[in-house]
Amino acid sequence: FLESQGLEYSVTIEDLQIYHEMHSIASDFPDLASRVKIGHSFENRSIYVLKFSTGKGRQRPAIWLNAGLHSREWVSQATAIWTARKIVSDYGKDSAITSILEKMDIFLLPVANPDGYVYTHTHNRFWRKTRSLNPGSSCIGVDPNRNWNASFAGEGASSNPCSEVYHGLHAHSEVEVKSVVDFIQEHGNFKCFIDLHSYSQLLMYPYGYTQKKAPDATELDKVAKHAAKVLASLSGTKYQVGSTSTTVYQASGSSIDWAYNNGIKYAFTFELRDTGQYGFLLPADQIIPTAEETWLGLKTIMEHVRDH
Ligand code: ING
Ligand code: ZN
Repeated sequence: FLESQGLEYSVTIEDLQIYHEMHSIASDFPDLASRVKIGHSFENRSIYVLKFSTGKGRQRPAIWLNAGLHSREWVSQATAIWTARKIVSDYGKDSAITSILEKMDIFLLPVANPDGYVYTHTHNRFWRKTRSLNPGSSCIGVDPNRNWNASFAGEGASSNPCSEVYHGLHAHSEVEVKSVVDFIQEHGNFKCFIDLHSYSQLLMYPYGYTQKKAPDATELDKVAKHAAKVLASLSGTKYQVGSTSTTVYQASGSSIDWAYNNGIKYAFTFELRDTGQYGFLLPADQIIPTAEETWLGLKTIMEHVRDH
């Protein structure tokens, strides 16, 4: 429809409220939050992270909060931006987030796949992948959660560009993935990587690419179970906990497996609300309740990282 109206470029990412809110948070709290451009998307949209830091000068140990890798999972981007506002408003008031930020920096990426996110607003609400062109195919996009260098192109990913789980031509072929990889490697001191998706109410840890247990599986399971319990304490939302491959399905090339294999021990994926009644079309009145309960789970994990 939009194309037929000649309006296909009418929604730039800057038109989206979530980009305005990132800018507002950074300008409202200049001593605590800053906006960092880590790269640009295939269609040349800026990729911004919000950096929350109370320390000056050093590469403090850091936490990466990722959201929106899959564009149609709208409650994940929404939860991320709510979380950003929560961090700046609770710092100095809530002892947990205050003490976390005394020791560590938090980097939050609310829209990891901006082209897909715009496309879900303009053309297809259920678009999952990036919007990159695949040479020799008329199908568009790569699954950005199969494109990381962790058993790339293994079990649970497809070599068919038309598939929703197409892994791409090579690891980190997607500029959106490469931008995160380069930033994290250049920084060199990340301790925790959390990726927000929806839906299914799951809290998972590596591995996805194999049924084998990760060396730290016992500790990660304990942390995740504790986080799920604290999350449920707010309004009773039940999460299932386990490794990706044993909880959903085998999936190679995922973000948290890459993080884990690159020395970031505390690597988790949340699958937020719901369990399928509304799925990706979660009603608006569930957005803030989802963000509020997720925040309790995130804080529980971050407190564990702080103390270990
Ligand atoms: N689910 C995830 C997916 O990428 C997942 C499941 C999580 C796979 C972590 C691998 C690692 O398929 C959704 N809904 O995207
Ligand atoms: Zn997803």
